Amino acid sequence: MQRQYTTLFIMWLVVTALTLVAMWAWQPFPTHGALEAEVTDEAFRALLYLGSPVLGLVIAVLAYSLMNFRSAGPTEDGAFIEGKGALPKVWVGFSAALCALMIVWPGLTGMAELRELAENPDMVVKVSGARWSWTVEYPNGVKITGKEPMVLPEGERIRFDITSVDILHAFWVPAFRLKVDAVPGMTTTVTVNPHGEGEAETDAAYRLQCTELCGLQHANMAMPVRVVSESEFQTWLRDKQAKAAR
Ligand SMILES: [Cu+2]
Repeated sequence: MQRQYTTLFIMWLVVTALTLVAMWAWQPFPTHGALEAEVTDEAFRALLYLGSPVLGLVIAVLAYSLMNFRSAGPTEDGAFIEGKGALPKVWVGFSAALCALMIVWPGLTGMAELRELAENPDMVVKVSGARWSWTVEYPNGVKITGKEPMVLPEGERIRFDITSVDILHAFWVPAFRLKVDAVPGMTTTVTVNPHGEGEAETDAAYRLQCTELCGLQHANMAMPVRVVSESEFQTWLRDKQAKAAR
């Protein structure tokens, strides 16, 4: 019995170590296009690390059982096992503590970081969803819609005031990570600090994609996004305004 536990323990350590290395090396994230992406990616990575010992235990017990307790043919069911002694208490206590830890970190700490990043925006942009396109309005009245790119300045703090004219849609730019519903009759907000330049032509993470199933053309309800330097943005906005006035 003792030897079984020792073997199982070693297998658990090995699988957990291999999983941790794999989780550390794995890069599943799209382009990092905003300061907010750091917070969400860190939280995702922390959950991968915390889940590794759990995955390690399941794989180790499964593999050990397959190797050592393989049935030679149909047999009767084994005796009913009931949790007794310290093990179930330790397991429940440890799992509860792990859940409580995750609520605080990266949960509450990450939310606090995002809230701090949303204070005092430099610019407010209005976004409205409709079956099946987005309309974006800048502070100077410039409006863009359809497949025309939404241009944003890098290094500025932008608050998006989001609504919908018909049914539920949802605002999501993969490079920025954050997502919020577009609800008719309501204004929801999301604040983003774009970090680094990027554009939809070369990177699919730069698109304003609807993520609330809204009908036949839902998948195509995407507006290209282009993040440019502050000066380039101002030039673009002025040109747009001049063209609209003509
Ligand atoms: Cu949709």
